[in-house]
Amino acid sequence: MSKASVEDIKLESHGLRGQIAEEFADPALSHISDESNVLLKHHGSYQQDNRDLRAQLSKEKKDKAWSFMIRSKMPGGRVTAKQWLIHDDLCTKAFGNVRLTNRQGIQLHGVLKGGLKEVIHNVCHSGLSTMGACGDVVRNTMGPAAPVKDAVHADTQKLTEEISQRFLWRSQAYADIWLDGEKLEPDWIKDPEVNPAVREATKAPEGDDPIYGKVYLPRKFKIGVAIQPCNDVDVFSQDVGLVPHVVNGEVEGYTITVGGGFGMSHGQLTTRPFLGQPLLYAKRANVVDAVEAVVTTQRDHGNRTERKNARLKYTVQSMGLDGFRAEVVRRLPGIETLPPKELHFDTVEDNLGWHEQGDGKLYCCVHVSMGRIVDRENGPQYRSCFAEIARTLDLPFIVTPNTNLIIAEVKPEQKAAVDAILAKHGVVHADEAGFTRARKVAHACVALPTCGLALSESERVLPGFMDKIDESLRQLGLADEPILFRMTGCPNGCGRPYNADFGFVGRAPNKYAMFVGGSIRGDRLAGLEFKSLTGDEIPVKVRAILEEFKAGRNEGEIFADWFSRTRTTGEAPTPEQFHIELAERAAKLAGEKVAEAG
Ligand code: SRM
Ligand code: SF4
Repeated sequence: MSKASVEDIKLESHGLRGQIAEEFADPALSHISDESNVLLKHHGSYQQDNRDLRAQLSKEKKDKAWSFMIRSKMPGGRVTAKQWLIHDDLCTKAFGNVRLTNRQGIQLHGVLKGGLKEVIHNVCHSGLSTMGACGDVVRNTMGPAAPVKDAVHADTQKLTEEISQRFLWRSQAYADIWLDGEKLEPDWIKDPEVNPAVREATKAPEGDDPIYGKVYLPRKFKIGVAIQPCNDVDVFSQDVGLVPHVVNGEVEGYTITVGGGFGMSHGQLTTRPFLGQPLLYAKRANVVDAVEAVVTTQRDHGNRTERKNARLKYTVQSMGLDGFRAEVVRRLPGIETLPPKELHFDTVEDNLGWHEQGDGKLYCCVHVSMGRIVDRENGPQYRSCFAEIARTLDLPFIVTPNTNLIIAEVKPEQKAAVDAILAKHGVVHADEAGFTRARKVAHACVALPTCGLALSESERVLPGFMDKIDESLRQLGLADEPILFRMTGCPNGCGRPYNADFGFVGRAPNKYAMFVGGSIRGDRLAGLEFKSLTGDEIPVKVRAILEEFKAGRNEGEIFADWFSRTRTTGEAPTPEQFHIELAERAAKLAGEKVAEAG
């Protein structure tokens, strides 16, 4: 079959319908076509194959071990106990575990073709949705994880929900394919726990999508909301970042940043990570309209011929920030826009452990290694633990942007019961476990065996690397230092490695590029320090830099500040300087043969 472009596939899909239903209904097909897979992403699922089995199956001349990844989305990571239990139950149709994602979603891997419809149907009946979790649309909107009860947290959560609503794609295809056409408000949809997005999905009109038209966006689009000084959502990595400004205890408006994004390809100089830049300030009542103006500017001006350069970050670069702003403002007639306010963040870390919500109740942020909710044979029984908390205490959860899990709305008298269930399943509070501060926030993307783009291991190896790095941190007296380590199995940047203090980026089996010099505040890009290191070399090289830090730091100086003082110009480098540095360094690599990701 000749390969149609993604743009053509979307254009001819009749509202993202294509042949998805027919191909899933055909038991003779072991897997779906590439065209259907492009469309399926917009429905929140990817076709994958088990890469651990690929070589053996190919040797035996057998078909690949096909299965599907399903991504559920929920603004700000909010999940009720019932929704959690439905996902827990669906694990039996998957690889027996779920993966919390670093955009506050939940992924199931390994669902077989014949079971996908039931899984998506059940996710929707839980009140969550997979609609728009992937694909060329606005993805899950991220928001501050901490369930603090004040006006600003209430407003940011409300905003994530308003954005999710506004940018949901509209077509009857989702309900027809996965919900047997349940369009006329069936009873289950009246449950107040049902996310309004699911409700919309069942009553979407036929015809072109009011925001996305026939061809949707040129590329994925990501939005996150952060409350200063906590940058848990990594606001500068988002296509659109939103930061509230509070006057007399109420949110007056939001500063909007644009053009963040981390995907790049090794050695391809037209691709690179960018941090978002402040665009404008909008009053609260106008914020969603202002975001829509950014989204439609990208829809109309984004690159639709080269997908590698189609993200908003490249549109902002090619139009220039001022040109981009002028176009956004032109799309907001009669709406006042003001210069952006200054932004200051302290950290991207989660506040692990027990805390007060501010309304007499408590929340507990539990460290989940690499976000994988699984019962480990010789380790924490995360899956059974959280299922028991949901079942017996009916407490809601929040998925954090660092793939940890918050148990929320805990009454003081329930605290002991929560602690007892955690302890019973070997899920230890990070402080009691004696983790280094670096370990508490270290994250790796999924990579092998499910990710089709992985060039190396990531989730399965970072804990082992961190064991060795922890040893150095302890020996050097740096166990409590805020240092951000992140890893990915390819340069696409899912684990957000490019603004970490240390980012390890896979380029081939057991080979990683090492980036150094981002910041735990999430507001600076790292530069390429080593082009290619083996897994064994990484802890050694990290240690050498940590030793330099220990010897050369000023009193109280954190790693990020030491690095910018000593390794760069002496002043905190601007993002632009890092882009140049990255490009210069990448230029040196360009002549060399390196593995590449899609
Ligand atoms: Fe990602 C593609 C996993 C957050 C940049 N990402 C993928 C796919 C779907 C692989 C594929 O296209 O076949 C991965 C599925 C692996 C698997 O088996 O589960 C995948 N990305 C993830 C997750 C699960 C990683 C994690 O550790 O949690 C995250 C899911 C978030 C969610 O719930 O939506 C995830 N991905 C990110 C982030 C971080 C973020 O959004 O905050 C980034 C960098 C920010 C950005 O978008 O620029 C990211 N993913 C990418 C890219 C590169 C995009 C680009 O502009 O070039 C790809 C590849 C692509 O789109 O072509 C990709
Ligand atoms: Fe896969 Fe690469 Fe994303 Fe890791 S960074 S999940 S290897 S696409």
